Amino acid sequence: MQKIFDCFLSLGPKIQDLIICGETNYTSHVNSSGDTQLALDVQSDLMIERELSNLACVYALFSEEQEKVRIIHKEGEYSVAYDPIDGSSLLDSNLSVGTIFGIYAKDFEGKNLVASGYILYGPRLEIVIAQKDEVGVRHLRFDPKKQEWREQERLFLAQKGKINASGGTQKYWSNQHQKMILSLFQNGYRLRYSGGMVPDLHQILVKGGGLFSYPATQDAPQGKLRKLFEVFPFALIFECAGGEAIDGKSRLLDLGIQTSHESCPCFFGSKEEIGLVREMDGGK
Ligand code: AFP
Repeated sequence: MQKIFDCFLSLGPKIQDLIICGETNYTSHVNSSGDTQLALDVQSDLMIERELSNLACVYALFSEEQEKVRIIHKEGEYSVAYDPIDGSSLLDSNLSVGTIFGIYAKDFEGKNLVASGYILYGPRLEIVIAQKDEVGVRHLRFDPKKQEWREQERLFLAQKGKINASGGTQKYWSNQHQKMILSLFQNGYRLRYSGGMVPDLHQILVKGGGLFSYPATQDAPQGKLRKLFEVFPFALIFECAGGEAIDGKSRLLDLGIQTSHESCPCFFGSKEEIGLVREMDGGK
């Protein structure tokens, strides 16, 4: 598995270069999630595919930009799902974006997720990696002068935070969900939401707590965020950091999967905020 981590560590500066130097123009193609692809989405997807395909331990690959799962090496041990540039609609406004990846023991299922992580392309280049059954998550920063990654202190969540990042079209939130979000603000939480899952969840991790929610709404009854390359990877990261990740009721990593691009409502946070979500039944 270390070979897969090494692959993402070496891809970080390359994808960052692509983001800095590349064009932010759209292609005429719509991906399986219904988003119009940027040239950068396509280029970074190919770059990741090329590097991961060289690893004999990789059994299958699946990406937000591809329709289907691709079998790479029949004898491989791991399957990798990834979103090459998550939040790519933020690139024109020059906000932070990220690459998310989940490493599964063979089949793509929440219970098979053994490690996950994300690369954050912000003012600094950073990577966060979680491994099942490890306490805390690894946090590394790239030193551009020395061209090397530097390990930082592991990230942990406190029992309770101060940040509220709430997604989804507000006019389509349920009354119950609105009530829950309002109660957070009434208890002093501050709104922090950029529209990029990677920087929004990274901020909660680095500041030590809070809540990120993307609920079921009238216009998106299954939420927006995709299980294999967004929801499950972050669920593992939040659990390893000492927090929780649920769909309103159930643990996200216990959910089954019917189709590879499937989405689900999701809530990631420290214990106290997730307790509130449970109490209010996910604000359904
Ligand atoms: P894009 O990749 O289309 O920019 O979407 C980003 C994203 O998948 C995720 O990173 C955000 O948390 C979420 O969508 C934001 O969605 P809303 O714009 O509906 O709040």
